[in-house]
Amino acid sequence: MKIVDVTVQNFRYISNTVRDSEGHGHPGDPHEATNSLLTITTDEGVKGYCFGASASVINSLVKPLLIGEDPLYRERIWHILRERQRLHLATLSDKALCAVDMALWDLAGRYLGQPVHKLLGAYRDKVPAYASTMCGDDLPGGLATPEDYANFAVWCVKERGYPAYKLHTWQPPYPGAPSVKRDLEACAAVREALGPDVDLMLDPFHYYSREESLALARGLEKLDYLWMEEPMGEHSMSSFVWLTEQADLLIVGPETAEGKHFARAEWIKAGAADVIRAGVWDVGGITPTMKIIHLCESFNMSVEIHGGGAGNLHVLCAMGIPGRYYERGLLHPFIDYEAVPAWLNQRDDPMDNEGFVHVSQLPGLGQDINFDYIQDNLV
Ligand code: LLH
Ligand code: MG
Repeated sequence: MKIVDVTVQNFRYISNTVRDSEGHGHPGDPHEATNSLLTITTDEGVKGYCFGASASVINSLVKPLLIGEDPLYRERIWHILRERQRLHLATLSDKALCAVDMALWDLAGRYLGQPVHKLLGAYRDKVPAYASTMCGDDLPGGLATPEDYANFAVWCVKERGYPAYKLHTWQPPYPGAPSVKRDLEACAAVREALGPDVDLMLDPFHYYSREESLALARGLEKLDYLWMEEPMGEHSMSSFVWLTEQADLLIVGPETAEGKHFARAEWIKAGAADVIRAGVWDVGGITPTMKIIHLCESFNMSVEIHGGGAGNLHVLCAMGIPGRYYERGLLHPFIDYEAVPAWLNQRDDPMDNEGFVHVSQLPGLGQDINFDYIQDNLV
């Protein structure tokens, strides 16, 4: 089987999320936005898909490398793309690698009639989810006060059935942000509202100092939080060694630092985190995420998967070591997360009332794509 075509189609949809000046998402008025669908086509007519690729990068850099390759040689293709990154770092990102890798896994699953988690070696078909909030804001009744976080936590856990809750607190450009004191007030309000038995986590402002990060950790230890992630820029690994050595709280990372499985290996060696973090979009796809999981398993370390979506869910269902939770979000009181995206016929992370997200048993990534919608809304 050979790859004969690689295309990206951009299409319109109505979004109710806006980005602040620092790039964090918040609820906003409905407006037109674009998404994209990467399609890899073979001479046997089998196709693989992934949403979220950039047309210019795929057309200029990726397509010429993929044409003629056997799509089942995922490892080989991933290494070809990784080597090509060296001279094209600015354009050929790990996100681009991820989109190609996910489309190839999707293609293999469609070809073989199996969902991706079973191709990876399945361990389970459902994973408990935590409710992961958007970053703090100044919207009345939104996520503007500690009480807002507490009220939303009560809804998420007691009404919707999430077994755990993670706060993303306030960051610039919001007035008064960042603030260790206010972050801890929000964390305390949530603990107070939910009682002692619910797993709680914090992802605060990402550029606190060492002392501020340790103060946060000490506060969270008193509130019996499960973990904290990325309170400092992750390029300073020594700062995370400093924090992890002193904190009793679990420190999770790296999330956004570049470096794929190589960076995670260095963090393990240095003792820079208690629990490793990886997400398919951060490290270049399902293929390198599985390398990280097996690396961590070899050190008896847990991995917490960053972000949701089909790729991360299949990976979580193929992990033989604790990947405790699926990150479902980002959630906000004003956003209906259960709404089906216009480009799908059903959500790819359905959650039952006990808080378990069930992986699709359809072939490939199992996404039920609404091709008619995409065709009708091409840019
Ligand atoms: O800064 C943000 O907008 C969030 O932290 C975002 O990156 C989110 O994906 C995250 O960190 N989740 O854990
Ligand atoms: Mg995070």
